[in-house]
Amino acid sequence: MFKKSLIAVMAASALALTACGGGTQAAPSGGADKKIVMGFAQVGAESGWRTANTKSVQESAKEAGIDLKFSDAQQKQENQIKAIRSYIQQKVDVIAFSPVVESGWDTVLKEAKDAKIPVILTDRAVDSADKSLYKTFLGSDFVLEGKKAGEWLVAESKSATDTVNIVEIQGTTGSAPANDRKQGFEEAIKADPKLKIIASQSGDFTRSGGKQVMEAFLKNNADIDVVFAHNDDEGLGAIEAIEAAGKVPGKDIKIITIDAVKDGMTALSAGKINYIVECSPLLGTQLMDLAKKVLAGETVPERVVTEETTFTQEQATKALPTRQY
Ligand code: GZL
Repeated sequence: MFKKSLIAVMAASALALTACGGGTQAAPSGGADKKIVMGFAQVGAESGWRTANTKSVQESAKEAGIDLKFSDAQQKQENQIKAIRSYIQQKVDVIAFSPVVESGWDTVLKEAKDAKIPVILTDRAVDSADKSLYKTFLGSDFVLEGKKAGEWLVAESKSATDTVNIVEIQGTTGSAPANDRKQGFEEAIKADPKLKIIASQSGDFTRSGGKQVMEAFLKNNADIDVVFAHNDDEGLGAIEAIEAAGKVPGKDIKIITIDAVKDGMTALSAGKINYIVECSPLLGTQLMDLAKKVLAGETVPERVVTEETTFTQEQATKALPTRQY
């Protein structure tokens, strides 16, 4: 009797264990089917470029099967730092962000490193001396972008006999694109002493900022020949100010911008902007690939630079119908 009942009890227990193990067992943590969780701290939504960049990151995460936690810092560094700290507390697998300015990141990046969470810089760079604080940088060569803008103006001004007065609407103060585009542009225009930057101020990469700065430039400078705006949105704001002052943008005052988003390309095609240097916001696919490689322990390049071109008015008219953003 005793033997039979013992066997019956053992069989029943084995059945119970199997049922429990089969029906409710969670997938093993860290197993092959575990989704990667990425924390992304975005700059904000200040420009057409940023909107396109956010769309690219969100869509690419979905396509890559990566669980994306996303935050918008409204262009404030303290908000980005808060978001990164929150991702560290949530123990995400990888952190990616576009630093709104170059400086002030070492402390929070060290916290991520101590928490063994890899960081990928996308779009903008940091000035940290310690390169071990992040795995790689994915984005444009902003110095080259500024150089391309300056070289176009040098070629365009060959036949000019008088001084060419340039006003510069800079991007966000302290940001890598603003610092580097300024540097590249200034280096390029050294080739022609007639080219003079007579005023330079930040429009914070926004359309309203570009308009306000251009209004001030027009008020304080009687003879402006060229506007160099660090992005399309500032250039579009400058167009509003120039037209309100009764002048013809693209003719009375030439305009050079950087990005090549749809609104900028439309103004270029219409002759209100004269030249645009492309800066691609479509970084999402490359970012997700880099994240997977980093988490798989693969070696990734220290820097991944995006392919970009430039547009004249004629080229914009041809390109517009097939532009993705
Ligand atoms: C450049 C990016 C800049 C764009 C602006 O990669 O950081 O920020 O040029 C955007 O349009 O606001």
